[in-house]
Amino acid sequence: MKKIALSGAAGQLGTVLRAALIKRGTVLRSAGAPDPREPLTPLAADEEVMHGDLGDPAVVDRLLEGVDVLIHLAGTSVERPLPEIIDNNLRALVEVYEGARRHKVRRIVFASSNHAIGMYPVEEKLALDCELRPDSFYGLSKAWGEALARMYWDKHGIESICVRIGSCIDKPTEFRHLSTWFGHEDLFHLVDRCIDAPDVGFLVVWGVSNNTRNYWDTAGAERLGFAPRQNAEDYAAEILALPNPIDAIGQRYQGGTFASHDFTPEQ
Ligand code: NAI
Ligand code: 15L
Repeated sequence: MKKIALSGAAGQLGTVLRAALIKRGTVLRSAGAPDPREPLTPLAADEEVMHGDLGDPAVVDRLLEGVDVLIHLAGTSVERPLPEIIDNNLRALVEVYEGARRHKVRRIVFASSNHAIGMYPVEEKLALDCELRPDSFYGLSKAWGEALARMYWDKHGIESICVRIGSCIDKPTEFRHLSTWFGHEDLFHLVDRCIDAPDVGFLVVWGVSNNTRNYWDTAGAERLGFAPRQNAEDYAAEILALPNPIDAIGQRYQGGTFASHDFTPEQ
């Protein structure tokens, strides 16, 4: 049985994914927040829990010893001042990949984001090999993370699957989500495939459901055996009856408010 580590286990996605993985019988080591005052309690007899800042190589060593696959969710997950993003999404990511080298971790599933391409207009349908167009320093950090993952495959043979996650929430609640929603059942299915699929090398996939109005062409995900089933369109009637909460500039770009934040209108 593979040993799986999950970082960011106390976060929004980590909380739901951790519970689902344990329910499926995965042997898990879960890393919660950096702050020791927020400890995790094991959900199963064979779950190991820990915490600590992944910018610290000693914490990374505790997370990765004996691990086959790391699901790396930890990081700053929204736009924040640049020093915080550099610490958590750039520096700590290097420590994680260096730790993977030390501990011979075979594969890392990296939580990238749609904000790496958020400056594309909403009318464009994107393939996986599209040019990156980040909408924020946060999105830029995910572009950097994908490039880092590529380098560690090319130079060190560590496999990575970079999942460009859309909006991973229980159910879609606003107009943009009709295109960006990633339902929890599809998330669990994708993570299962990321753990089990053989010989992926370096791969980028969209973390998105089978939405009728998807901005992203999911061709390429078959290589993993990932076939999303949920569709935000099931919620369209209730969403279309609501006002769109996103400002006019944000409505033009796939990244929504991440794109309109600090936008210079007269260019
Ligand atoms: P979250 O903000 O709820 O959880 C992230 C967790 O990482 C937090 O518990 C935080 O304490 C931890 N963390 C941050 N820096 C750390 C460090 N240096 N060392 C150890 N732990 C650290 O984020 P969420 O929503 O659960 O997202 C998980 C991942 O997925 C993030 O990397 C995010 O960028 C990515 N993502 C999430 C999406 C979503 O829809 N929720 C969409 C696109 C990407
Ligand atoms: C993300 O990358 C964020 O982590 C998440 O909080 C959402 O804002 C999501 O993208 C989104 O685009 O809806």
